[in-house]
Amino acid sequence: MTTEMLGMILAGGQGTRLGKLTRTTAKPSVPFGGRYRIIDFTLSNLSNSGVNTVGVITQYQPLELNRHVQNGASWGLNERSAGVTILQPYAASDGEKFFEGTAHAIFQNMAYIDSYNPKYLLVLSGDHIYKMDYRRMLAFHESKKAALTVAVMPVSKSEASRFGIMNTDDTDRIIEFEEKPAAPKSNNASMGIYIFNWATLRKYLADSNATDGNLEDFGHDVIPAYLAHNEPTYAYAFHGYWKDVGTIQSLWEANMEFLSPNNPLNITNRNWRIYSQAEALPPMMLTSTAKVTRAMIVDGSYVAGTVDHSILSQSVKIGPGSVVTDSMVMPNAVIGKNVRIDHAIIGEDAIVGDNGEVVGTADDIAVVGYGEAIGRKEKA
Ligand code: ADQ
Ligand code: ADP
Repeated sequence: MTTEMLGMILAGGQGTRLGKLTRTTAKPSVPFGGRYRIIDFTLSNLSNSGVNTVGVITQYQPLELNRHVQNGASWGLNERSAGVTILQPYAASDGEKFFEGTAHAIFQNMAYIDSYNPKYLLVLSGDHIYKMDYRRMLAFHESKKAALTVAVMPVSKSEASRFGIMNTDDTDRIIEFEEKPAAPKSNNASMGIYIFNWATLRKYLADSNATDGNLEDFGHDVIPAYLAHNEPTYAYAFHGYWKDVGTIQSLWEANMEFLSPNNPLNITNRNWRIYSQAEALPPMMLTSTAKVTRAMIVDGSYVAGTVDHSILSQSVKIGPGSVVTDSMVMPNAVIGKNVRIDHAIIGEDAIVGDNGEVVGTADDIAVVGYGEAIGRKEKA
């Protein structure tokens, strides 16, 4: 079997910076934008780009992710190919433990990749919100005769040190790369989206493993090794909306941007749909006391309170007298009576008892964790 370009989604990171929201679930399966989970964007991009064979490498708390993704049928990925395969971590026979870095995770799944004999390997993250046609990036990769192409975007100077930062020459060839530098030399950031010629990457990873060469991580190790060996490595400039939602702050911001009438993602484009696994739920219900403005509310929800500039995911309950503003409420959360929620993220299955308060600010978002129950906190 031969597949021209095989997709691999790295979905194993613990997402510690999402704290209480990822205690029992992997970051890619964290709810987003009401109806979706974060990984839906990447899976939809793959489907829309015609990349139909996809491995999802899991590691941390993969149960929810497994249930959500299954064989990829919800994204139309299983129609023309093997669809999605969830790759679980395993301890190899030589006693190696779970995946260490991202490159090691790919190395450990070499047998799966080889079984499709791909010319190109598209390596993606499961925790980015964006729409991208990977075919355009592949056309660039081929036109440059690159061994590796890295998608890049300008980011704000203040955020640059949480990304891989590079400098390029006037042919877009990468001449310098630093993973998460303390003092960034530019704001040209890696999006963590890579197209590799599989034969070349395979050789690097196999040689490294044979010699204890430690090519563990793409940003820290593999890109520097490619540059050191003068492999043709290019930067593909992406223009469009893209957000790494690895922190509470960025997750909240991305949800608020999603809610905007000028949503930069334009989810209504029928030619580039964002798919998700959708359960059949009863219609949402607004009672006579409900007051709803500037909101996205998904099926199964029940609202008796006030909701402004917020997202309510599937089957959320908002009791009478409660006021929810500038917030994102994840599926099945139950908000009691006379509760105040402002600048907050309420985790899946969370409960906020009557008279509770969950109040943050624009730069310090309040969080109620996944499944967490907050009691009756009376106002002082
Ligand atoms: P980060 O996203 O910080 O930076 P990393 O923590 O290595 O890099 O995670 C990349 C992706 O792989 C995440 O989706 C993570 O969940 C997943 N992952 C991590 N370890 C894994 C493992 N062992 N098994 C499976 N999945 C794993 C990267 C690049 C930067 C770039 C940013 C852009 O290293 O150069 O700027 O992405 O977001
Ligand atoms: P939309 O109106 O939905 O933003 P476009 O017609 O502009 O869609 O683009 C189609 C798809 O291609 C979108 O998903 C868009 O994000 C993606 N796209 C736009 N620019 C690029 C690019 N430089 N490389 C890859 N994909 C891109």
